[in-house]
Amino acid sequence: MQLAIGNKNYSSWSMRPWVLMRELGMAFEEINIRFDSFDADSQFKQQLTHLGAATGKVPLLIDDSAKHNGRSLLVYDSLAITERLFEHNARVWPSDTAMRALARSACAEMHSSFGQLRSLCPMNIEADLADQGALLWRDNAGLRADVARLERLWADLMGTGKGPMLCGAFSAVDAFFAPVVMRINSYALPVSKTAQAYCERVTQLSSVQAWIDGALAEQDFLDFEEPYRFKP
Ligand SMILES: N[C@@H](CCC(=O)N[C@@H](CS)C(=O)NCC(=O)O)C(=O)O
Repeated sequence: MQLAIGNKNYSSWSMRPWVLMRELGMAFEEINIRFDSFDADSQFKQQLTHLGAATGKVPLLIDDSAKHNGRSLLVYDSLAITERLFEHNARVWPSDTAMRALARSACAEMHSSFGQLRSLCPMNIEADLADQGALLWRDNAGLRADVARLERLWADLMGTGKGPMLCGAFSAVDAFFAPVVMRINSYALPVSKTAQAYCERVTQLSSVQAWIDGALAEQDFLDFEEPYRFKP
């Protein structure tokens, strides 16, 4: 199995399946596709085209256990990749079926919502954006509403699943929220004690630590991914 991913410092969508596979001990080869730009003629797009990726986006799972059109099965979009991984490893989702439904709902919500948090606070693991975070928090009711929703969701899941992670043991739902935790850390967003404790547990996961180490080692700063640091 191979997983194509973007820059570890910036690519929140890539982080999700990478952390999931790594934390569950699933063997895979990583294909790094640097974000030079997202223009049609960028190296990024050309490398993805070479792999056969129709969407031109990462993450992309190349699953050699099945064939499609004479080549390894290509699975794109983090939700679909997660479901494909579940077919290889039952621990991707919680074993309890009701808990599994709640975990899937939370992942779908992460995938389709939290727009203000995602657009105002793009993932940037290396940066200390606490000052910027304080301004964003002061000026954006939508950001505060997203974080309030996040805290309610997390508290509800942890109350039902009895911890230590969102739905009991580590599962895809924690991998989906790992980039959100990275944002809370970088922008020092004020969250409840319960949410902060969960953020610390996620940050300490060995898979997350390995991703952070990779992000810090990159030292590859891209102005189109840096709305704050590179502003005059
Ligand atoms: N919904 C997709 C989003 C994937 C996505 O937008 N990935 C970004 C990198 S984090 C990308 O490849 N962007 C390239 C582009 O927008 O052209 C998923 O869940 O995998």
